[in-house]
Amino acid sequence: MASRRTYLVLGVLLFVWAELGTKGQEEEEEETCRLMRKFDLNGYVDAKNHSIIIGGLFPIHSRTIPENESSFEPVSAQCEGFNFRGFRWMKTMIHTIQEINERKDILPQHTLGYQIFDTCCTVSKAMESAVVMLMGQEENKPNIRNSTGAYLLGVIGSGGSALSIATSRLLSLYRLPQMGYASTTTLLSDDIEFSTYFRTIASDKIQAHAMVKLVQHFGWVWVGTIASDDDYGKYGVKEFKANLEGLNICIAFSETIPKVYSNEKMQKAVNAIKGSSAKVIVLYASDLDLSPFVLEMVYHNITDRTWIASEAWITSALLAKPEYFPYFGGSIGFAVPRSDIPGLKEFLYDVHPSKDPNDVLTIEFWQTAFNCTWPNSSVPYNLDHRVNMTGKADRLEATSDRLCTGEERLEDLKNTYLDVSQLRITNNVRQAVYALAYIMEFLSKCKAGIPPEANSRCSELKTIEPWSLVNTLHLTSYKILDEIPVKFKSSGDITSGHYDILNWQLEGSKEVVFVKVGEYKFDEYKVEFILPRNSTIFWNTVSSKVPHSV
Ligand code: TCR
Repeated sequence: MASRRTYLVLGVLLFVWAELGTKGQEEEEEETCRLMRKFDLNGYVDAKNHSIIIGGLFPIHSRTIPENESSFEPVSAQCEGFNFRGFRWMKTMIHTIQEINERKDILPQHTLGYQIFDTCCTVSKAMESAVVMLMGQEENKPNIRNSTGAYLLGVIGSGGSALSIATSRLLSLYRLPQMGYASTTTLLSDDIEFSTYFRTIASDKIQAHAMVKLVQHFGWVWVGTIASDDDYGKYGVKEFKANLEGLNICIAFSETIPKVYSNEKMQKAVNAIKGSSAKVIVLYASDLDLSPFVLEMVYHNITDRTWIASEAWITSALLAKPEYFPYFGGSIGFAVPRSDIPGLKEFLYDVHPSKDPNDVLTIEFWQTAFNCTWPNSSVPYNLDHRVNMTGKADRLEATSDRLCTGEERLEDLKNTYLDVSQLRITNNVRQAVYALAYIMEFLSKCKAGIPPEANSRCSELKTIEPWSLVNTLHLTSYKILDEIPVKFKSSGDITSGHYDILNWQLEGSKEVVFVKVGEYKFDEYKVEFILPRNSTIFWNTVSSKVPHSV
């Protein structure tokens, strides 16, 4: 225990140092106190009165606000850009925990609580949250049995791969299980480096293979690639290219789009697209990173390209808008299968800022959704410090003059948060919570007829160590009610699953719909690419026929 504590203190120190640069050895102790960062995290915690806690990391905001350069103090960054989809994922975790607490067949002797933080899609925020979880709230020591006596079972998250990689490096020091719901980079399959990382979403190794099959299926031999400048985009494209070897398919160009807006880098990508005769382009990025790129395509009026979408944007409500259809209509790509979650819709609708004046995220949700300011609240409305397309930072703090009345109707909103027709990653969040709960249930349940002393599985909560959870996760499979059992390989990846192949089509000129045109199935032994000849695919070409990219 003592050595684990030392590790955490070391971890915290490394973290502070990484942010601030190292100091002389002799000043170390004193400096550490002075430089200790004050954590300022948004999220939801319900940890009291529960015997088990599950941590959660979700992208409720899309970015941090750039720090004021004149400040040397290690301050925790503020966030902006409310992300309705991340808010729904987070709510789904709470909903699933409540559902498990009500069920009598899983952990009947315990109730689960949670400690959920907003990562703001930023590595440093995700790390701050992981440290706070490990410290067991305020205490400055690793504490999987925290000050309230509850047991930290594991952590759900994070969203993006770069964040999961960072948090996994820290959590795996303590062999704490981490269950990802959206991070797909192939790097995370390394069972030595990320030994306690599991995920309920398939690795990009599988998607890259599926994309190559798609390219082969339509006989395209000349394709371009564009990737976001992060672990997701770069390793996704790398894997795609690796799968092309020996297939007579050539890469026309390979560009990245910057994470932080840079006109120069963006124009490089735009020029590559314009200057190439390749009509088919693989675009590997998350939707939040794609908005500036989409605007560039609109600005340069690039309409006759067919985009092979990576799973992170194929069902993005941010991008699938009729005004972008001339540029991105006909996009084709692989999506996590959709699913229905009983009771989730009602749970999502049960949100109102008047319920709790301290619930700043709900106030911000309401303000952003209804374009109004909640009376007497200090939550800023619609901040945007992003660098815009002209390269200038837009540091206006807009406040809507219209006050919210509280009578606004969620039913009238057409909002990603409330759209339960496309529960894909949302369902992965639910699966992730179940996976952790089941494993605890498995370890703590006594086999009938065997006395507790001789019953290796019949451990008391207080004696279960996180590494036994990790080891057991490799061995068992679990099942949510009637669904197909989920099983993990030693890499932490799921053993089987499938993608839907979706195509962007326009319905009645008003709505972009994701039409399922095929499937890609995989398990430990085989893969199956199914794209029936009679599927109606919309192509964004002059002839409306399959594009030629030769
Ligand atoms: N993997 C991405 C993140 C991501 C995502 C998404 C974000 C995926 N799918 C859907 C928002 C919505 C797939 C990563 O970074 O690994």
